[in-house]
Amino acid sequence: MNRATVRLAMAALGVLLVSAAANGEWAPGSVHWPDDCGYVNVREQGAKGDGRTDDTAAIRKVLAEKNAVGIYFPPGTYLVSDTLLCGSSKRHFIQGAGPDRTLIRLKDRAPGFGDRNRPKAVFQNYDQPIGKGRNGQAFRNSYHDLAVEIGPGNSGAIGILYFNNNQGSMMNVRVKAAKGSGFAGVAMAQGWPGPALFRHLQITGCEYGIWSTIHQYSFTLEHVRLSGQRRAGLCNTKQRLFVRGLASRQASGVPAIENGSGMLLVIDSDLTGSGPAAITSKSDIFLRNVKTSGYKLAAKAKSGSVSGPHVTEHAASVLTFSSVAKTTLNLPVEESPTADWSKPSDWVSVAKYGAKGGDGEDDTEGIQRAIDSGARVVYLPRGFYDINGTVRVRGKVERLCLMESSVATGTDKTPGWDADKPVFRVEDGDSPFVIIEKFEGRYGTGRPVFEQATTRTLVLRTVVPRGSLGYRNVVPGGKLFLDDYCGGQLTFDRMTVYARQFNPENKGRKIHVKGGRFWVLGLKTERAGEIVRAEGGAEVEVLGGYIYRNRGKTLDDGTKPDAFINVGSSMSVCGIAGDSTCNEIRGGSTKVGKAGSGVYVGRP
Ligand SMILES: [Ca+2]
Repeated sequence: MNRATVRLAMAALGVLLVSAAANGEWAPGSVHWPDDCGYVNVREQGAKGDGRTDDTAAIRKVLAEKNAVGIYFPPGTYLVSDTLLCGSSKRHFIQGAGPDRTLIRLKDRAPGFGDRNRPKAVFQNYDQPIGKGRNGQAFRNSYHDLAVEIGPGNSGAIGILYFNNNQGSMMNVRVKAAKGSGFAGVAMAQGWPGPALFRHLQITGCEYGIWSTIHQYSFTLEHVRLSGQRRAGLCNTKQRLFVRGLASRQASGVPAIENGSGMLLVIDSDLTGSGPAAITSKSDIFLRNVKTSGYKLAAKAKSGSVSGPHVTEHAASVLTFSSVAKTTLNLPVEESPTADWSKPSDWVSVAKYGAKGGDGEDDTEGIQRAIDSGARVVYLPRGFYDINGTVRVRGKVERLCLMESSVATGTDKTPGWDADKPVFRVEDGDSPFVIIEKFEGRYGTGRPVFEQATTRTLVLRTVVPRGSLGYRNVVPGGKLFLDDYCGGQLTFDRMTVYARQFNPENKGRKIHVKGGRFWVLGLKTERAGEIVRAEGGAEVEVLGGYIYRNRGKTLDDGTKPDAFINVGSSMSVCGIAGDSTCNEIRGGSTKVGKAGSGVYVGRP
């Protein structure tokens, strides 16, 4: 092929990848992770990854590190024979080179993994036994881009016993068990896990694909594939689960979901098997656009039987103050953008342009020069950075990856200090979208962290900005994706916003939607204050939430605001655990009710 042909072929491939991503099916098989990104490389610490050597001791030594740590598993098969336990319950970032290339394999008949009544994990990031623990501070743990395989004869094995709080995710991960082996692919079974986002998670085999037993603090699942489980695809006793894009393929007599008393919301899913019902639940459930095949019923829930094979919408109850159709808004959903960044030549480090972590010197200029270099991907080797000015995200950059760094943004003693100056300002540029991901702001930072000054798409993924103001837009009409985001109050002025695993915890109003559209799957909040206020003809859809009113039920002025406020706009709220009070203000009158475990719908 000549150069033009190669370019054409690459362009065609790009189109293919983008269109495949649009239906949520695409996740990268091959991930580039630069050598100098500041993660600890397990190969450099004695792990062989050759599929023959037992790497347990070498990997455990790396994981035992008590401080926050990013751990990289280069391509290879890492054979292990015991639990890989993290040394601290928080800020452990487990990164592979893609689930096709990084495999952690539990030996056949490994000692201690043979008893299904005493499950034992391959990966575990909280040292408490199953059913024990009282932790709400396990921030940010993640497993990205790897696979775990459970060898034969390990019927008590759990692939990943997952634990986190506030912000954390499992993305692009596969767990596979040999025939008859494995208790659960992924488990959330220590007190108290979540909220977190599981996306592009694929589990084959085991008794349960996902096994969840604790009630706090909710989980959001998107594009999860469960197949060949022996008892149930997903077994949940108490947790609040918000699920979109579940594909379940089960043998005869195995349900897709066996749910206990937890809140369950399932949308846009496809459940194939046979037996009495695809979903069984002891509590009320919300279903929308769920296709089932082979089961006698789509669901058997507390609120009654739901016949299939295709459920357009099912809710236990409907709260509405008008005579409009009593179904949810069903807003069109867009997938969060992603692309192929597996080519090392796309990546540029800010170190090359003078930014340096940990030296206390301002890094604004170095980061800016890296962005203006024309690279598609700019990364900050993991460290402590100071951004005292404003980084302008523009030009060709598509992905700004901070490698789980910590970012300080100056104080009122910093020269040139301006409390209104943003840390990152996203401007017009060549790429239709920009992703800023993987970092945490320091406590006490006083400036707005993200300012969107463009109508092109911005994605904020796996971040905890921690500014006085996490985000604002100064140009209306843009698009924003929040994927696994924990931060303070947000205002969206005539924007289109899609949020997954969104956890604002500030006291007072959390989300203010001034016109435009706001769609959220998995909203978890804390403390007193309005959760969402919609006005200006906005369209708001809340699909699953845990509205946790802790740390005082009233604001400082003694008021106790309702959760969802609809001012002359369109709003639907469903799958809410905790405070579900809805307040509709229309034509000068105010009506109040509770959506409970059902649905609230209000539109003009
Ligand atoms: Ca620095």
